[in-house]
Amino acid sequence: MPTIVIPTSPFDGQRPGTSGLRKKVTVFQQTHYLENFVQALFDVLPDARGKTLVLGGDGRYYNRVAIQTILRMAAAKGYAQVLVGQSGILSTPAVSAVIRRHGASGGIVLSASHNPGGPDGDFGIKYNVANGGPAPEKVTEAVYARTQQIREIHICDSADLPLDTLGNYRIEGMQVSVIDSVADYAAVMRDLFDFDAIRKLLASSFRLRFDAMNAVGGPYAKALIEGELGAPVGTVVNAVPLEDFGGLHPDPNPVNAEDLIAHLFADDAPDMGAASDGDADRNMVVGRKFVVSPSDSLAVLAAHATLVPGYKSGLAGVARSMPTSTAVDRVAKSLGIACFETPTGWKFFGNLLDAGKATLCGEESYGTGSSHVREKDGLWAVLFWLNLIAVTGRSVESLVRGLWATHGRCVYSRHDYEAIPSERADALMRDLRAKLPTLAGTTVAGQSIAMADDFAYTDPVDGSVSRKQGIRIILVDGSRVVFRLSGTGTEGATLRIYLERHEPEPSRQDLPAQEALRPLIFLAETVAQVRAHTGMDQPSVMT
Ligand code: G16
Repeated sequence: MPTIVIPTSPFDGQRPGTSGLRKKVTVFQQTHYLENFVQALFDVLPDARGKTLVLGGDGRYYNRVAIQTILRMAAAKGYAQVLVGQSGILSTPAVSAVIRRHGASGGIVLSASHNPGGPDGDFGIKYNVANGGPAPEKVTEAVYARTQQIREIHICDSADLPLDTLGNYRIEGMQVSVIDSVADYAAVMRDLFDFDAIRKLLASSFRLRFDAMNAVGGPYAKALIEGELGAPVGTVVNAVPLEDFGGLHPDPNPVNAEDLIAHLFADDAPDMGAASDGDADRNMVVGRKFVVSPSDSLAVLAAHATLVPGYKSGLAGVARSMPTSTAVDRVAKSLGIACFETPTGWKFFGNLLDAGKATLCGEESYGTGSSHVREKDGLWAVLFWLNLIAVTGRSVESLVRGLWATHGRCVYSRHDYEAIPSERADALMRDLRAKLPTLAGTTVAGQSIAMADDFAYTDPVDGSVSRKQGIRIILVDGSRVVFRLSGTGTEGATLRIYLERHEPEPSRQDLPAQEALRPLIFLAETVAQVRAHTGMDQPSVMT
């Protein structure tokens, strides 16, 4: 089984986005497309002799094919060992946990996250570094540069391995260990949470519905929530990872997880609902007839963190992405801890977590996590909520209303305009950028603008600067409208408009978000001419 060298030539467009390289499955199926990207990555990484690589994915269509190819290429690169999840399955947070617990030099995650799967769906690949987190921009940019010069693929000419069976195999000098997909991750959870308290809660009349959306969260939630924590069988639904997610769009928000929302709004609703996404790093938490916004979820976890064993000595600080609401900032201020504002993308939290500057992180895009791994973590967030409910005796709604009572409510919504022709989206952003210098101090659509800029971030740990991370229009009363183009879509461009307004007055906190935010929606349209640019009358998705 010697290494063979296959000539190749570059593909355009292999630049990783917000979270790795995501494309249609059909794009990845082109001859050498996957191999080119993996070779570019291996060319950029240092010598692999003596090193361990972690490999796994969310089980979507093409996962199995890609894993066998990458194993053969890892052997050619000279890795001593690859730890691969059984049947090729590892959730994104599990990859992070395995890298950290086994001292691996990095890991490859095969996932397009919350994007739909199947032969006509999306596929993706992402590299995580030795701290368990997504590769920083300097690595992803170096990989991209290499994809533009690639000429050769190095691969072992070996047979497929039986990845459904735990055990050790060899490809040339490399050992392939097929590991239990859940064990390392479960051990991390056991160290953080009060499993006895959660077990008691789940043995009481409290009812949970966890929707794994036919994606990779299923085996983890089954093993922990129904297995170890004793919830009744059937608590976790859509629990078997399917290659096409059973046709679901595995993005846990009220629009795509509509079945969960319907259950939680029924007369016999369970006490809590939760969902995770394709690769199980996102989460949505729902109370009985009560939807929790991701930004509020982060703020609630931060406010009560010391009630959870893993965080009992307090938080070093918190961090949120710029478009995420300022609810957690208010909690941080009251706790006397730092709150960092980063660009969108989990990779920006890595340095803060490594340096011990932040303990909890979160994003408006249904991502929450902590220093236990270097990825956001869907099931972790659900266990955190269960632990809080168990020790406070309060409901999901009561915990969120407690946050609003103390800090006011950050009314929040995100409007997505999907699949816009890229040139139209670029024109919208370009026109908006051109207006930025003139906006501060003016009144537009009846709103007084205090500040308008294009968010730039200087990493407080390594000093690296990331520019053009989203256009912010901040009003005199602190309300905000933020415009960004998504870095995770695979069809045209997706414009995201984030809207936030602080409501301190309890009697007005129950106004529906779209109503409370109407003046900001009008401002967004007026200032950016969204309809004219996109040709769309309304957003494709509002969450
Ligand atoms: C990824 C990133 C997140 C980001 C999200 C949305 O999540 O890891 O940090 O918030 O995409 O990014 P965008 O607005 O650019 O589409 P995931 O769950 O897709 O890996």
